[in-house]
Amino acid sequence: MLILYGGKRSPFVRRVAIWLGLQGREFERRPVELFGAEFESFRARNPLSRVPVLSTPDGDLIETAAIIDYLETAGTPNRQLLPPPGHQRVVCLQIIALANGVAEKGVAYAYETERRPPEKVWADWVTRLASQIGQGLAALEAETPDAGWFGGDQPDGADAAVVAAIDFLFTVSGLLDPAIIPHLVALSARSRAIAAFDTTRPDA
Ligand SMILES: N[C@@H](CCC(=O)N[C@@H](CS)C(=O)NCC(=O)O)C(=O)O
Repeated sequence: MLILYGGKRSPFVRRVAIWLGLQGREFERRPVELFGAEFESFRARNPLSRVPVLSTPDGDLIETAAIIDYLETAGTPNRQLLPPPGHQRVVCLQIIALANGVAEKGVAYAYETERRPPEKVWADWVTRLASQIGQGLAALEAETPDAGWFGGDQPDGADAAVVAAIDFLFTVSGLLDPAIIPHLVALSARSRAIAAFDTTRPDA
């Protein structure tokens, strides 16, 4: 049995959870108190004490991209969520890279504004992060299909990464203006019709 460690809010953990669900793989979820009791003990699974970690017959795997590579290649998945080598795969991986970058900046923004004592928040850094997130979102918005999925008639890895990033950003107070990213908001709404997305929402 695959075990996915990490809470529902993390966009990286969620990308893996969506991926597992879209591939029809059975797995168990285990939240981790990384900012509490489990910070030290979790080093046994990831020396960096970070999530996601996917516990597999091949060991405890760390780092989203490496976990995704495992899921695309290990065993006999019902389907692969990355196109075969060629132009479509390059395009898909670039969307994933952009979504992942936005998610990384969003996590940095959340740490800065939610975890730091208010008197230690670096305002210029927060402004820079918001600008990077805004630029990344604008680029993603321009690429998002009017209907359907990045993957065409069914969601692929790009949809998993983009929805995970957007839904995470919505959990960060005051960061997103839905009015300027209508296609991304609609994609996130459409995703709720699919269990792999719906059951893994940060607010589910
Ligand atoms: N590049 C890593 C990022 C993982 C990451 O930053 N995870 C966050 C949760 S969203 C975490 O574990 N943070 C705790 C920490 O870094 O101390 C990946 O994609 O696996």
